[in-house]
Amino acid sequence: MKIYDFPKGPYPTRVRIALAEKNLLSHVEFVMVDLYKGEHKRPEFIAAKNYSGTLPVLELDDGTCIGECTAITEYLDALDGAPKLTGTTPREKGVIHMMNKRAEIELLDAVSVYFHHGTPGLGPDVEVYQNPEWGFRQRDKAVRGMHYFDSVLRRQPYVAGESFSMADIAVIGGLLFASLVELPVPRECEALRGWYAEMLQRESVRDQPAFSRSVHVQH
Ligand code: GTS
Repeated sequence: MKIYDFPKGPYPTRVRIALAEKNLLSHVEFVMVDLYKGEHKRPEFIAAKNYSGTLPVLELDDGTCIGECTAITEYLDALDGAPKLTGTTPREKGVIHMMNKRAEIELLDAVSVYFHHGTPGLGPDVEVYQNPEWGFRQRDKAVRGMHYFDSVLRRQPYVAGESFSMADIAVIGGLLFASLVELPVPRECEALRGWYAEMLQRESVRDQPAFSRSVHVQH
C-alpha cells in the first residue's frame, strides 16, 4: 500500500494514527506531496489519485485509490487485526460513524475552512479563492464544536462511548488543526482539554510527526 501524505497535516495524521493503532505503519510506503507547492492540485494528481485534490490518499497494490480519511480508516479496519476503530456491532458502527461525521462537520472541516479562508492558508499561489467572512464564520463554528465535544466528554470517556475509535481520531485531528491556526480550546472546556491531554500521551498519537516539537513551525 502507498499513502500520498503530508506528514504533519491534520488529515493525514488521522490516517497515520489509525495505521499506528492497527500496527500497520511498516506495511505502507509514504509518498510526500507538498501542499505548499500545490502538488495536490496538479492535474495529474487530480486525474490519477484524488478528484478532490486533497490528502491523504491510499493507493492499493492493484492501483485503486481511496481518498477521504473515513473511507481509508474503514478500509484499514476491515483488514485483519485489533483494535477495531470503526466498531463491531451495528450499534457501535452507527454511533462511531455519527460521531466521526460530527467531528468533521462541527470541528475539523470548520477549522480547515478557517485556515484556507481566514488566514493566508497555503499561500497566494495555492489559495486562488479566499472568502475571509466565510472563514471567520467557520472559526466560530469550530469553537461551538469544541463546546459540543466537551459536553460529550463530560459524560463518557471517549467521543463515541466507552472505547477509543475513529471518532476520537477525528477530534484529535480537529484539535491539532486548531492548535496550528492558534485557535485555543476554551478554558471552560475542561473535559475536552483533559481528554486531549490524555490522547497526546497515547503512543499512536504521541509518535506522529505532527506532534514533534517543530509542529508549530509549519502546517
Ligand atoms: N474530506 C477530506 C478527508 O477527510 O480526507 C479532507 C482532506 C483534506 O482537506 N486534507 C488536507 C488537504 O489536502 C490535508 S491537511 O490540511 O490536513 O494537511 N488540504 C489542501 C487543500 O488545498 O485543501
